[in-house]
Amino acid sequence: MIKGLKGIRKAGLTVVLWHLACSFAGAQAPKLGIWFDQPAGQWEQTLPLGNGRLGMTPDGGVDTEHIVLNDITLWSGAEQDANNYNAYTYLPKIRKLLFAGKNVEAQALVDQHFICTGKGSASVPFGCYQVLGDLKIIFDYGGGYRRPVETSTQYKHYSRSLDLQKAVADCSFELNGVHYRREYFCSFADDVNVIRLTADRKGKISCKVTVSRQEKGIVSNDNGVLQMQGRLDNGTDGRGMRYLASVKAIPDGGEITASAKAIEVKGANSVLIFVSAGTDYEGAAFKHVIDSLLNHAAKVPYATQKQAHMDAFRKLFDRATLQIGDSASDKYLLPIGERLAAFQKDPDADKNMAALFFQFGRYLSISSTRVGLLPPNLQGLWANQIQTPWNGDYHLDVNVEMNHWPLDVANLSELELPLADLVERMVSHGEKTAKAYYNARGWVAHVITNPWLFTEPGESASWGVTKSGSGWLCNNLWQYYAFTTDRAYLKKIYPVLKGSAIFYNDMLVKDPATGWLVTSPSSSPENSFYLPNGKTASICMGPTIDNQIIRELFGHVITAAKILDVDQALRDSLAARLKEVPPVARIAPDGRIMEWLKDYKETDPHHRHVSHLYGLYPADLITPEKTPELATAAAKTLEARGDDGPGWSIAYKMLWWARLYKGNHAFKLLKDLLRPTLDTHMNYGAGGGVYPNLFSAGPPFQIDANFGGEAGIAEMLLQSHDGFINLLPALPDSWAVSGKVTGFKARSNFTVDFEWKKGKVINYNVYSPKSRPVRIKVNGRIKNIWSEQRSGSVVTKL
Ligand code: FUC
Repeated sequence: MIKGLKGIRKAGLTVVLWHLACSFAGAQAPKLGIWFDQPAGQWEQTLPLGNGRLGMTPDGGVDTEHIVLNDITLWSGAEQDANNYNAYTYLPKIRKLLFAGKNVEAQALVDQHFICTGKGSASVPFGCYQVLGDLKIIFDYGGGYRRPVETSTQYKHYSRSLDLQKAVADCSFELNGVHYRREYFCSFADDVNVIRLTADRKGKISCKVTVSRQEKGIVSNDNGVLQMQGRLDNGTDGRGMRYLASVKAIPDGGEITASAKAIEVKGANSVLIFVSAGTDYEGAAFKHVIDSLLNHAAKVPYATQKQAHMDAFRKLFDRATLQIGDSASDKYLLPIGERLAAFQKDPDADKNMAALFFQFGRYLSISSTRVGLLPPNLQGLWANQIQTPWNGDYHLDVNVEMNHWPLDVANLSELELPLADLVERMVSHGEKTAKAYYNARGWVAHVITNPWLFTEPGESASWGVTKSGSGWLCNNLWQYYAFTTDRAYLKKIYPVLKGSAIFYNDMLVKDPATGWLVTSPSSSPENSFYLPNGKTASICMGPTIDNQIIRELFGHVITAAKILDVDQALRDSLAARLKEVPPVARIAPDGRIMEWLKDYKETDPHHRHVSHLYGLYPADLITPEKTPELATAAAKTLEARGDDGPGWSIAYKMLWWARLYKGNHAFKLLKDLLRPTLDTHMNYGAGGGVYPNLFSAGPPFQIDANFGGEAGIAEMLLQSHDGFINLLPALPDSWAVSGKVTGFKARSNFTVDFEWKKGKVINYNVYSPKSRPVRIKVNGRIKNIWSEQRSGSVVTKL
C-alpha cells in the first residue's frame, strides 16, 4: 500500500494508480491531452494531428501502423457556372404565389426554376473534400510480417497519447522484452509530417512502409522516395486537382531497400519517416515545393526539428489558458474512454474536462487552418474517405460559421482570415448569382460553398434556397473586426459587407399583409412548416433569420462606413430601409419567438436548426439586458425545441443558454455534447456526442460541435457583446468552486485574465496595447475602469 493512501477505496483512484503503474512506465500521460491504452479500433479513435495544411491520424496499430493522410486543399470538382440565368424571370410569379399563401405551388416553381443547374452538391463539379491517402508501416518483430491478431495478444504496457501543448502524438508498448516507441507530428516549422520509430534495444526495428489510395493514386519509387500521385475528377474532362505525396525513410543502422511499392527497413535502431505532400491548388510548382520541403526536413536533426515544431505551435496555443477546479483533481491519468464515461456519471468530479474540451478546440483550430489557405471544412482537415459526408463542404447555414465562433475569444483571431479570404473570393461568383436569380446588384451565397466558390442555390427547394448564407458569413467577417479593431482589415472587407447589404437591399419586397420589406422566396434553414390547409412547405417569405441577418448586416455596414468615412448616401438609405424591415423578432401567442413571418407550426417540433435565435447568438440583437421580453421568449423557444440534436445543434443550444445567463442549463448541454459514442451513421435528429478521440459526433464526425462547444465554454465564462465585458455571466454551479482564465480576448482588443473562487471573481486584469476606458461587470456590478497598457496583446499575424 502506498503511504498515505491507506483507506482510500475510490474506484477512480484505483484505476488511475493501475494505469500509472502499468501503462505509463515509459511515457508520460499528457497533463493536457488524451491517451488510450489500446490501438484505435476505428478511425474515430485515432489521434488527430495537423499543421493547418497537412494532417495525420495515426491509429497506433502494433503490427501495422495505419496513418490516414490529409491535405486541406485536396478537393475534386472545379469552378463552374451553375447559375440559371432565367431564374429571375420566375421571381414575380413565385412572389405572387407567396403573397397569396400558395407556398406549395411557389415551392414547386422554385424546384423547377430556382435551383442550380446541373447536379448541384450531388456530384462533380461541385466536388468533395477527399482523403489524401493511407500510410502504412508494417512491422516484422522477428517472425516475418505477421497478421495483426498474432502479435496483438502479446504486447504489454500499451499507451498512445496526444499532447495538446506540444502538438505531438506518441505510442509505446513492450513486445518480446523490447520497448518500442513512436512519435508523430505535422511540423509547423518544416511543413512535413514526421514519424519517428525507436526501440530500447539496438537493431530491433524492421518494417515496410507503403502509401496508397483507394482510387486515383499511382505509386512509384524515385531514388528511394515513394511517390504517390494522381489527379481527381473535375466533372468535365477528368483533369481536376493534382496532388503528390512523397515518403522518405531514414534508418539509423540496419539496411534500407526500396521497391516500386514499398520502402523496407531491416534491423534498424531507429527510423525517421517523412511525408511531404501538396496539391496544385497551392500553386503550379507544388511538386518542386514538396521536394524541397522533404530535402530540407531530412537534413534537420530530429531533436531540433521537434523543438522548432513545438515552438511554432506554442506561439499560438500558449496565448490562452483555462483551469477549472483544483489542478490536483484533474483526471488526465485516466484513459480518455474511461474519463468520458466517468464524466457522464459524475461531471462534478471532473471539472477540468471542460478545459480539456476547450483547449482541444483551440488545438484543432490551429491544426486545421492556416493564414493563406482554406478554412476548416465540415471535418476540419481530417477525412478518411473519398466520399466525405456532405462532401466535407462549407455549409453556410451554421456549420462553417460555428467553426469560427471560438477563435476571437480564444485569442486565435488570425485563424479567421482564411474564411475572410474565401468569402472575398466568393464575391464575384455571388454577383452573377444575384443577377441570375434576383436581378439584383451585390452578391449572394445560399446554403453551401466549396473552394470553387459555389454561390448558387442548392439542388432542392427544401434546403437549397436559404439565402442567409452570405449575410451570415458577414457576421464572421465582422467579428474579427469587433475583437481586433483592425481598421486596415475593415477597409479590406468593407466591399464584401457592402456588396452583401446591397444584395439584400435590392431584393427586398413589400409584404402586402404587413407592409414590411422581406426576402422572397426564402426558407428558415432546412425547416418546414404546416400551412393553414394542412399541407407542408419550406419556401416562405421573410423568415425571422433573414430579418435578423439583414438588420445586423445593415447596422454593421452603416457603422463601418462611418468609421471609414465613406458612402454617406448608402448609410442614409440603409438606415431608412431598417425602419421598414420586420422587427428583430415577434412573439407568438404561445410565448415563443416566431420562426416565420406567419405563425406557422413547424413540422418537426424538435428540429435541429433553431435559426430564429440567430439574433441571440451569434448576433447581439437579443440580450437579457437590452430585450428582456425577447430573451424570455428565446428561452421558451429553446425549451420547446428540447436539448437533443446532432452535436452542432447541442453546442449551439449551449451558446444560447449561456447568452441567456443560464449556466446550469449550458453545462447540462456540455455534458450531453460529451456523451461517448462510436456511431457513425448519418444523423439528423437526437444523438450527438463525442468519439473517443474527442472529435464531435453529429454523428458522423463533424468538427463544428468541437468549435461550438469550445465557444460555449468561453461564453459561460466571459461575454463582451453587450457594451461591456461580463465576467462569469453563466457560471454553472459545477464550476463555482474555483477557476482561472488567462489570455481570453474581449471585443475592442482587450485581453482578460481572471480568477474566481466560490462563484465570485477574486481578481482580474484587463489589458490592451494602450490604456483605455472599459466597462466591466464583475460579481454583478458594472464598473468603469482603465485597462492596463501591455504590449504583446495585439493579434500577431502569422
Ligand atoms: C446542415 C445540418 C445537418 C448537417 C449538415 C452538414 O445541413 O442541418 O445536420 O450538419 O449541415
